[in-house]
Amino acid sequence: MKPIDRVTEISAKISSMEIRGAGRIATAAAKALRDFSQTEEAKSLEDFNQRMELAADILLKTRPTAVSLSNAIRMVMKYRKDDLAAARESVIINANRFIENSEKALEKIGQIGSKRIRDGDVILTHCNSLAALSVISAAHKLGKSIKVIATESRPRFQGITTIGMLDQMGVETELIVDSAARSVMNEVDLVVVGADVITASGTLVNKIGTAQIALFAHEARTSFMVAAETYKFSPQTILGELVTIEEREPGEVLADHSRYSHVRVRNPAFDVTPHQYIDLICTEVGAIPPEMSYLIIKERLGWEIEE
Ligand code: RI2
Repeated sequence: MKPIDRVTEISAKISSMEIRGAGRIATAAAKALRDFSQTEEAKSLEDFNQRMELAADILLKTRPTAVSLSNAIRMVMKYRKDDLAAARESVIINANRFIENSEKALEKIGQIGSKRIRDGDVILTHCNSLAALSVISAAHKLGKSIKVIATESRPRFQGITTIGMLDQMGVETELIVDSAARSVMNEVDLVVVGADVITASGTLVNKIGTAQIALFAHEARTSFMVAAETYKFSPQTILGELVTIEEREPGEVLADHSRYSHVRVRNPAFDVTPHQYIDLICTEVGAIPPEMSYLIIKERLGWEIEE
């Protein structure tokens, strides 16, 4: 298999969601670029740069919403461009730094976020987020008695992955259909979800269904926390760019959708939660109000307007 085919293979797994979750796709892309940089056969720096750009582009096109992917690729692609050997070495350093930092970030988010969970709390989570699960797991490890209510998260049922993980941890868990979120909200003390994108104004883009859960939480006066590594914040939104919401195959919603000639089955994968419905964003550098998102982008992602 040619090195670029391996990149295409990983990209296909990200597109089909065999590899999924905003953090996991970012790490997979960083690893793919790192491995590609060691196996491609460029003879000159210029050739190497072109091949790396091609590989980055293939990975970037897999999922349009999660900014974790473009942030990870951008960080890896900031390699030294003065000499071929140094360039290859620098790709490894950048990729490994990204992977290591993302692992540490998850742990730190757990430590910080778990302080917001009290003994006896009922937590509702949506979809399958490692960042949200890190908060829950850390609270459980601290000996806090908690119960988690997990939504199924139609259409891909990532909630089933979540209950499997919670089961492994030994956390008391209940599974509900997505439309039961309002029914149970009065029993919930805290909602904890992950993020695919956080914009400069603190708006959250996350798995479809998140926005209505945030509205329900707001109405029921239930706290709503987002757990997200800083690389889930979007520098592009400072420049006014809107977040593209991925629309996936109708077959994920209804297998035999094509038998209806006048019906279009829609499958938006994410929705938008305004910052007014978010109490706290728990990152590896601290628990912040959503209004501070701009500072995270400026200080943590080193984003320059000129870039
Ligand atoms: P972590 C997922 O997207 C979900 O929307 C989840 O909330 C988010 O990524 C963050 O996940 P998808 O890949 O990075 O299932 O916290 O579409 O694991």
